[in-house]
Amino acid sequence: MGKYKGASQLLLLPKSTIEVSKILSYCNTRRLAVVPQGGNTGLVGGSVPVYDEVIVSLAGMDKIISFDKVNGILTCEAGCVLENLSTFVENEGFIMPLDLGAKGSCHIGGNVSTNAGGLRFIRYGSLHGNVLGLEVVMADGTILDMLTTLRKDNTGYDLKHLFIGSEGSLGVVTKISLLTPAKLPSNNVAFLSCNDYTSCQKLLLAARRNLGEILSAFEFMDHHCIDLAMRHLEGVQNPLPASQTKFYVLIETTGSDESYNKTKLEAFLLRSMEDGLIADGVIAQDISQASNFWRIREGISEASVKVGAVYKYDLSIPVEKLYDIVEEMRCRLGDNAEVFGYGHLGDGNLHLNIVSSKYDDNTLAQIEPFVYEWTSAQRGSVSAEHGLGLMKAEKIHYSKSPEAVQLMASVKKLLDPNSILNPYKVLPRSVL
Ligand code: FAD
Ligand code: 2HG
Ligand code: ZN
Repeated sequence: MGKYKGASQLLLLPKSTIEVSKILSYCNTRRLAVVPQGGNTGLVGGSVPVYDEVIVSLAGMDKIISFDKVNGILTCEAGCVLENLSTFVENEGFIMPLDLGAKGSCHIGGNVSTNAGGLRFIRYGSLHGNVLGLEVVMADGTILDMLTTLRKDNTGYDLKHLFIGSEGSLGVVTKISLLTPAKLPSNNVAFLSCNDYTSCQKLLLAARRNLGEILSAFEFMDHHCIDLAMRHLEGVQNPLPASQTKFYVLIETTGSDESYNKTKLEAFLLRSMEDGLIADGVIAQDISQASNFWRIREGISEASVKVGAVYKYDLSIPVEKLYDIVEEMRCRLGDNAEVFGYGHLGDGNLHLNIVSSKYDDNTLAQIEPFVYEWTSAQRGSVSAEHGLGLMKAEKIHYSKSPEAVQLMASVKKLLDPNSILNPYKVLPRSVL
């Protein structure tokens, strides 16, 4: 986004856990601040040095350690690129439990450290459920071996969860073991248009009820997003060029029986059309059409950056209210900015992207703190899946109670008493 710039003079590329341990031990005794960095695709400035912190990149630790073909358990180093892992496990008949637009660059260690959600969350849930074990190097260089591959292990506190989503503020993740679901042979993708937001909500409920176990994605975008994608993404085609509707939904189904799944999806779409929930729609007839549908949805983030300065908000909001904030923002900003609403509707996760010609304080003052206050009033979350990073460290109180923030600060002080790990990120300065 060109929004965050640091001035680090040193980037280290360790090749092993021992090297990470030596780096942290050295930095800790000399009180040198460290920024762990994965693929650098994060959207909240978490991997960017604020001043002159030492960058510890995990890019040199990209080996697959083992794959258990019976249970689908992958063990690998933190610097493996998500897409490479996907290709590897797919060749073994499995898939990664997460998928996101940044897959070509983001690392699995970065995914774990941000607790990334993404496009398969509705089906396979959070990394808190899919990560089985971690190896983590703590601030003083201690190597914490929690790299189990067991499905069940209730021996005391499950410490790995502290590091999942802690954005490099509690330790450096060096190895991961992960449960990968079986790759199922039948996959269908439909691109649909809806006349209003209420229809999108009703369609989600209907999809849950009628598609049940085969539903594997339910993504939504407004017509501003489609226009944006058509203007700025190369080689994509509008699947519904004649449609005049305001909302679009991408539904994916995945299952084990091709004809059963296709029949089920077609019957569901027909019924939803008869019920007036869908205005128009098309099912991808081949892989290239399906990729075109996905490219539109996954490319919105990339396209938005091509227009100008983007203010990005990643909100969890009860589904009934989720689009209200998009409309309110449009009213507030008028012609000063373009407002885009899209996201993982099946997970109650809105991506609100506001684009103006440049970053400026007046536009920001029209957006914040309103967007955070509004979300907090709905008891939503100001970070559904991207984390807090630098952007939202001072905003945590909109979604967490003072007592919870205080406890987080105590954990941080216990694990990183010299505050060398990713300073200025995640927690507000006032509690540290
Ligand atoms: P980085 O950006 O390098 O780092 C992110 C944070 O994790 C930083 O705080 C960093 O210090 C820390 N970190 C990284 N590696 C380690 C490690 N090994 N140990 C400890 N700390 C570490 N996010 C979603 O949740 N869902 C999406 O659908 C999604 N789609 C995206 C689409 C695009 C086009 C882009 C650009 C981003 C998207 N993101 C999404 C955000 C981003 O890709 C994720 O947050 C991703 O998990 C970050 O991984 P990374 O390796 O790039 O981490
Ligand atoms: C997505 O779902 C990503 O496309 C990115 O989480 C969202 O850029 C954004 O705001
Ligand atoms: Zn997302």
